[in-house]
Amino acid sequence: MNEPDSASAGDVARRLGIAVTTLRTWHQRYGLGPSQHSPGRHRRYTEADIARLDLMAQLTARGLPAAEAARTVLTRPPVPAAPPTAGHDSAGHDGSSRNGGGHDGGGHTIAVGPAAGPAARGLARAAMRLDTATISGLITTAIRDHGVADTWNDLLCPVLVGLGKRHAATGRLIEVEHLLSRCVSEALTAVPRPDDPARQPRLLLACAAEEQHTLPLEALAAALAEHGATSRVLAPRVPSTALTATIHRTRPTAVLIWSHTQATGDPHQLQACLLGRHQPLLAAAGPGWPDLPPTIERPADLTTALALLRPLAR
Ligand code: B12
Repeated sequence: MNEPDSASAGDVARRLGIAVTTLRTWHQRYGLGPSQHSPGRHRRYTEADIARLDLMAQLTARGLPAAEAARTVLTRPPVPAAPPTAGHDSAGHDGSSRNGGGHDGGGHTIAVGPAAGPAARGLARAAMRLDTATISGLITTAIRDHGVADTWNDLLCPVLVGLGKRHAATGRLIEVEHLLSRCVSEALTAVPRPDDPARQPRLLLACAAEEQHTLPLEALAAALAEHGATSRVLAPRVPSTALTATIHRTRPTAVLIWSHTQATGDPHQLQACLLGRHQPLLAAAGPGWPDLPPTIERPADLTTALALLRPLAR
C-alpha cells in the first residue's frame, strides 16, 4: 500500500506545475528524488521531498541555474510543502526547456517566442503555477534592473501575448490571465511617482469606453514616472462624456486613449476630445483603432509613446 501522504511523480508534477521529465532530470542529476520506498513498487515522494522540489521550481523560475538551485535546496533544512496549485507546465526547469515550452494549440505551457529570454520563460512557468510570489519577484526585479520600458517590451509583452494565444486556442487559463494581470498592475503601480504636490499632471491617459485592457496604460504611466513625468490615468472603461469632461476640467497638454479591440475603438470618442476650446495633442494607441486622420498621433509601442509624451509633461 502507498503511504497516505506520499505521491507519484505524476502527482508531484501536476501539483508543482512542472514536467515529469524535469522531475526525472532533477532526480538523476541532483539527487532530488523520491525518498520513500516500498518493496516492489515505484518510489513515492513524501511531503518533505515535494517541499524541496517546490523550492527548486521557484529558484529556477527566478533564473538561478539548476545546478546552483539544487545546491541551495540540498543545503537547506526541510520545510513544509506549499499547498497544491492548479498549474501545469511541461517545460524543463533544468534549462533544457524548448523555446519557452509548449505550443499554441496544446501542451500545458505558455509559448513566449524564440526571442524571449530566460526571465520570460521563468515568468511564464510561474504564471502557469499561479505562483504569485515568484511572478511578482520576477517583475519587480526586472523593473529595478532594466527599467519599466524594457521590462514591458522584453518580459511582460511576450508572456501576455503567449498567454492570450493559449487562451484563444483552448478557452482556458482565465485564472492565469487574471493573476498575472494583477501582479503586473501591482508591480507597475509600485514604481515611485514624482513627488511634487504643487504640480498637477499635464498628461491624461485613458481607456476607451468599455475598454478593460489597462496594462499598456499602466506601463506607460510607470515608464513616464521613471522619467520624472506625472500623468493622470483613467482606466478601465471611460465613457466619452467622462473623458471630455476631464479634458475640460484638467486642460492636459496631451491625451492618449487606449483601445485594444475593434469593439472599443470607436473614433467618435476621439473627435469628441477635440470639440472644446482646449486642444490637447491627441494620441490613439493600441490595436483597436481603425484608420484615423493624420492629425491624431498613433504611437506604435511604449517607447514611441514615451518619446511623444515626455516633452509635454511640463
Ligand atoms: C490580460 C488580458 C486581459 C485582461 C486585462 C487586464 C488588464 N488589467 O489589462 C482581462 C481579463 C480583463 C481581459 C478581458 C478581455 N479580453 Co483580453 N487579453 C489580455 C491579454 C492576455 C494581454 C493584454 C495586454 O496587456 N497586452 C499588451 C500587449 C502585450 O499587447 P500587444 O497586442 O502585443 O501590443 C501590441 C501593440 O499594442 C503595441 N503595444 C504594446 N504595448 C504598448 C504600450 C503602448 C503605450 C503603446 C502605445 C503600444 C503598445 O505593441 C504590440 C505589438 O504591436 C491579451 C493578449 C494580447 N495579445 O494582448 C488578451 C486579448 C487582448 N483579450 C482579448 C479578448 C477577446 C478579451 C475579452 C473580450 C474576453 C471576454 N470574452 O470577456 C475581454 C475584453 C473586455 C473589454 N471590453 O475590454 C483578445 C482580443 C482579440 C481581438 N483582437 O479582438 C486578446 C488578443 C486575446 C486573444 N488572443 O484572444 N483581457
